Amino acid sequence: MEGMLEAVRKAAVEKYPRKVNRKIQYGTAGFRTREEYLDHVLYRMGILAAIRSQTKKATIGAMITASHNPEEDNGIKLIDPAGEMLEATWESHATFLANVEDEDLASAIKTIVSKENVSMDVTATVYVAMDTRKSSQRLSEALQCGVQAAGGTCKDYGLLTTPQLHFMVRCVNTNNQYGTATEEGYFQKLTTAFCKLRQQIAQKTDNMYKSTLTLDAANGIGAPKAYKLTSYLADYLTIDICNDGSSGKLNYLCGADYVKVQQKPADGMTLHCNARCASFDGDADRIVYYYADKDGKFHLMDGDKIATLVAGYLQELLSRSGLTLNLGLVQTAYANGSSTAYITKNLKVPVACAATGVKHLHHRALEFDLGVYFEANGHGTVIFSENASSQIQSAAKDSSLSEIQRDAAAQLCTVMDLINQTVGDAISDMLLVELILATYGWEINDWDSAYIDLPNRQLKVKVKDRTVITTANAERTALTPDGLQQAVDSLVVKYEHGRSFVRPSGTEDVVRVYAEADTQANADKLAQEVGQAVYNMAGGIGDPPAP
Ligand code: NG1
Ligand code: ZN
Repeated sequence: MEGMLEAVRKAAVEKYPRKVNRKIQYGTAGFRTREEYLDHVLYRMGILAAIRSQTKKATIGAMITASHNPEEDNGIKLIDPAGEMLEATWESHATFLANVEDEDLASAIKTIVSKENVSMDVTATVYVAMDTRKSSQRLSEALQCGVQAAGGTCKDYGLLTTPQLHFMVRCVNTNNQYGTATEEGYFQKLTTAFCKLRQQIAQKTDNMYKSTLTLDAANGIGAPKAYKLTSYLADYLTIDICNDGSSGKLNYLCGADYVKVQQKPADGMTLHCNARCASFDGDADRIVYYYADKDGKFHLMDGDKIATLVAGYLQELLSRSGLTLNLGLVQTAYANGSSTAYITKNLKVPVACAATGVKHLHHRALEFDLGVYFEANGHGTVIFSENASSQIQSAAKDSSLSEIQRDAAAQLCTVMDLINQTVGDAISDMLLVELILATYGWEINDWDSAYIDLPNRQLKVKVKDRTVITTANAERTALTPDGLQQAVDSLVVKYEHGRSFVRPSGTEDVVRVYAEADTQANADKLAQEVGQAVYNMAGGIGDPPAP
């Protein structure tokens, strides 16, 4: 231990000193900030990943990315053994370790080691990958230096999407039961399932589905991976890849976040009537679809629309199979009210609401046999409990069931392989959406017609200290400051279909306001009024929210 601490201290001082005294926090999406502030943080996260690996006696993942943030930013997310996000108590260890002075690093490590009962005799293994940012290679070297200083070994995958690395970690920790921990293994698992299911679809003459898709890859890692993907898809899907990084800038005027927030197509995408377009984000863990109708009007198919499509499809397969497994959908407060009403009333699938951040949705989804979860911004997946997975597998082979039941169970089995259950995955979600549309023989406007989104508006309000706002009820009720929730309530009742809530952002220094109502003008007005209430009651700074 002492030898390791000396090696750690030496590399810290000589190669990765903490040059600036700025506090950094492991938030909902790991560490994320300007790349020039991150070298010492990455080095220290290498150390932490090694200790985490020794604690869990398993391989840990470390993904270098800042997702949809601009090229100038970067960041890191650690991945736990089952391919899930890092456990919350270790998020505090990460924040602690990233912020101590260089001379306190050794004692900080000792504190964590003794708190967590780390087995120092276990050799740590850390799987490392990065997105396409210019700073990623340098930061990956810092991270690997940290792992090695702590006595661990790294496997460097180079360029991967975030969900690909989550997949690799799950594979290796299940002795490759979940899949093979290589990029080839990843593509093989997903696309074999996709092609098998596509092949089974009877080609009806009135099938309106067209197997072409235009993809905006956000000038990020999604582009080279989507090119690779196409070689596995036979004729079942043709992808025309735009914003592939050959000239444009990462996430600039493109990508899933831009499309969702701006409610317009990414630059470089030409929309043809009813032709499907999709956008990935910078690390390819989010996807949104969109199209233009015959009048050229833009329609966004966000995470809510994807979730309802997926939940409806799974419910149909479940009911055909006769299996009595409970299917549920998890959303956040940002889910459009129309989607929640549609799922509850039309699909009759139970809906749960979780706090913002995929780890909250993921945990809530684990309570269902089949848990579908999506954030409105397009991050989501489906998880199958062990019980569900084994019941589905047995039913697919059960000769006492009818052929219809067995076929439905066999299809569900293959669908499980198509889905990256570790985390939201733009590639896997895209294949799932394409499969469902092809199964139903739908054009994108058929999918869109399930329900009409309520007009909505999001605003940001700058306040002196956003922690004065605390919330409950999955962030839908403001507990403090006193009187704010009453103020919101009294504004909401003035509007038909009015709904609004406020919460401090977990990734930006702002308070977010969400409002929806019967018309866009009313949604805008309600958001502005609620924003003004936040500004007045929670210490607004700068300009008040504009109408
Ligand atoms: P914050 O900044 O806490 O609202 C944002 C997104 C989340 C999630 C995280 C992590 C919205 C309203 N919020 O969180 O959904 O994706 O970033 O990337 O889109
Ligand atoms: Zn992302």
